[in-house]
Amino acid sequence: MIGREARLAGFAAVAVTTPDAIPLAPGRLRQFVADAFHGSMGWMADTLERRAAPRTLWPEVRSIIVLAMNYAPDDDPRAVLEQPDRGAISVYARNRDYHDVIKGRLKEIAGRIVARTGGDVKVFVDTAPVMEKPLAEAAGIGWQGKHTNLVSREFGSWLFLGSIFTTADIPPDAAEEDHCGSCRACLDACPTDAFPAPYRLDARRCISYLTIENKGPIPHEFRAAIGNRIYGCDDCLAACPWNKFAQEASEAKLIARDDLRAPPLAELLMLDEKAFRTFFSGSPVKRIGRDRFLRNVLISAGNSGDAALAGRCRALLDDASPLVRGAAVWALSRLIDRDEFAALADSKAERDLNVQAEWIAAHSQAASVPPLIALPGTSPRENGEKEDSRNIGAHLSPSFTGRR
Ligand code: B12
Ligand code: SF4
Ligand code: SF4
Repeated sequence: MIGREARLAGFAAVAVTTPDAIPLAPGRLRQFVADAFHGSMGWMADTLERRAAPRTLWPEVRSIIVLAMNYAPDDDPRAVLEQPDRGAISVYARNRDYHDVIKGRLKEIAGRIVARTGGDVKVFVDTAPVMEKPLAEAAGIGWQGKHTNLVSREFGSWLFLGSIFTTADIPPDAAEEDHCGSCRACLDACPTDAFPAPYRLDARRCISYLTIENKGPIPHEFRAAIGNRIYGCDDCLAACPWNKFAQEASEAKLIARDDLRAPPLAELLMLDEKAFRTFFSGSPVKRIGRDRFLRNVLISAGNSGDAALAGRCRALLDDASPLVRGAAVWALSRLIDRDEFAALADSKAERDLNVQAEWIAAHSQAASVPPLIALPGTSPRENGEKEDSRNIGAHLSPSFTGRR
C-alpha cells in the first residue's frame, strides 16, 4: 500500500526500517566530527547525539519509512566542465529546491498512513538531524558507496532521500549489501582529493562544501581544482558505473532548466542582489545568497583563462561585499598581465583585511616571488581588527608596483 502511494507521489523507491537498524552509524558520525571533517558546519557537532540515534530525536518512533526520489540528469553533467567560460551547477540545483518538492509529497503520504494506522508521524528531508543514508541502506533502498552517497542498483547515485518516522509498527525490509567491489572510480574522480579513505569524506575538501556551505573565502589550495564548478559538484556521483541503470528524472520540477545547464560566466558576473534573487527564484542556489555565489563565479572566471571576463571582474573590485572583492582580486590576477594588475593595485584603497590579504597573495603569485611578509594587521582577522584602510600598492614590492 505504501509502495503504491509513494510511486503515485513521484518517489522511485520506498522501504521500511527500524530506529535501531544503524548501530555502526553513531560511532562513524562521532569519528567524522572528531576528525573535524565537518569543517564550519557546526550544527553537525551540535546535533551529534540526536543525529546519531533516531530514538534520541523522537523516543516514540517505532518504524522509519525511507523514500527516494530520482533526479537523474538527461545528459552527462560533466560535459559543461569542458566549457570554461560557462558555470557548472550541480544536477540537484538545476531547477527547484528538492526540499520543497519532497516535503509536501512526504506530508501527503504521512497523512494517509495516519488515517490508516492511527499512529503519529513526523516527516524529514534533510530538515532535522536524521542520518538519511545509513537509514536508506538499512531499509534496502541501496548501499552507501565509497563516495558515501547512497547507490541503488536500479537508479544509480541520483537519488534524493526523505523519511517518515512513525509510531506505527510496520514490518521492516531487508538491508541492501555493498556492491562496490574493487571499483574506486568515484575516489579517483574527485578533483580535490576529498576522500581520505573509501567510505570516508573530508567535507572541508569537497567542492560541494567549499562552494555551498563555506561562508568565507575559498582556501587558495582548492581554487584551481574547482575549475568552473560554481555550485556543488557531481564528479564522484557521475563516475559511478551503476548509473548505467539510472532512469531520467520524471518529476518536472527536478528536470534541468535550460538556462541553468551551462550559464555564461559573463552574465552571472553581472548579477546584483535583485537579479540574483529573480534568476534563482525557487532554486537551492538562492540559499547561499548573491555574495557567496558571486565569489564562486569569480573563482571560475579566474580559472577560465578568458581575458574577456576581466572587465566584469574589475568592476567587482568595488563591490560592497568584501567576499566578492577578494575573489575579484584573485580572478583578475589570473586574467590580466602583471603590470596592469600592479597599476590596479596602486589605484585601490582597501579597508577589509581579508581583501588586503588577497591583494598580497595575488601579488606574490603573479610576481613568482616568495610571499611577502604580511604587514601588521594585514592577515585576515588575525588581530581582531575588522578594517584598516590602506592603499594596496603600498603593500606590494617596489619592483611589482613600478615604484622605486
Ligand atoms: C552534511 C551533508 C553534506 C556535506 C557532507 C557530506 C557527507 N558525505 O557527509 C557536504 C556539503 C560535503 C555534502 C555534499 C553533497 N551532498 Co549532502 N548532505 C549532508 C547531510 C545534511 C548530512 C550527511 C551526514 O550525516 N554526514 C555525516 C557522515 C559521517 O555521515 P555519512 O556520510 O552517512 O557517513 C557514513 C560513511 O562515512 C560510513 N563510513 C564511515 N567509515 C566507514 C568505513 C566503512 C568500512 C564503511 C563501509 C562505511 C563507513 O558511515 C558513515 C555513517 O553512515 C545529508 C542529509 C541528511 N540529513 O542525511 C545530505 C545528503 C547526504 N547530501 C546529498 C547530496 C545529493 C549531496 C551532493 C551530491 C550535492 C552536490 N551535488 O554537490 C554532495 C555529494 C558529496 C559526497 N560525496 O558526499 C544527499 C545524498 C543522496 C544520496 N543518494 O545519498 C543527502 C542525503 C540529502 C538528501 N536528503 O537527499 N553533503
Ligand atoms: S562532490 Fe566533487 S569534490 Fe565532493 S567528494 Fe565528490 S567529487 Fe570530490
Ligand atoms: S563509483 Fe564504484 S566505488 Fe564509487 S560508489 Fe560507485 S561502485 Fe562504489
